[in-house]
Amino acid sequence: MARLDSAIISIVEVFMEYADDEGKKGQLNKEELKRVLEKEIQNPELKDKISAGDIEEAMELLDKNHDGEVNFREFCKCVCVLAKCYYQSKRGKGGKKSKGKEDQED
Ligand SMILES: [Ca+2]
Ligand SMILES: [Ca+2]
Repeated sequence: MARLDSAIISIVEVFMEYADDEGKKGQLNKEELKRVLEKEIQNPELKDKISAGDIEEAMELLDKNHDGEVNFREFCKCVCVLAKCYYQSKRGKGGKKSKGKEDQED
């Protein structure tokens, strides 16, 4: 399978697997979100960004429409934020907090 194919399929499969586990289908409640973050994110830099350790904060961050659950759209946003984060750390930007340099874009 091509790499982007498998990345996209993974995102959808992970979401469906956890979101359909309990409560509403197609929505991640706090417990489900916690499990996703705990099990499906192992890279320390990414864990640092959205952590299951502070699930209240993670939920606050992701639940854009404030219905107490994370839907697929909100989940995609989360993946996108993490991807950007990883990209920036690869390019040597933003990975570590460097005060004052945050506004420098090229
Ligand atoms: Ca659910
Ligand atoms: Ca929501």
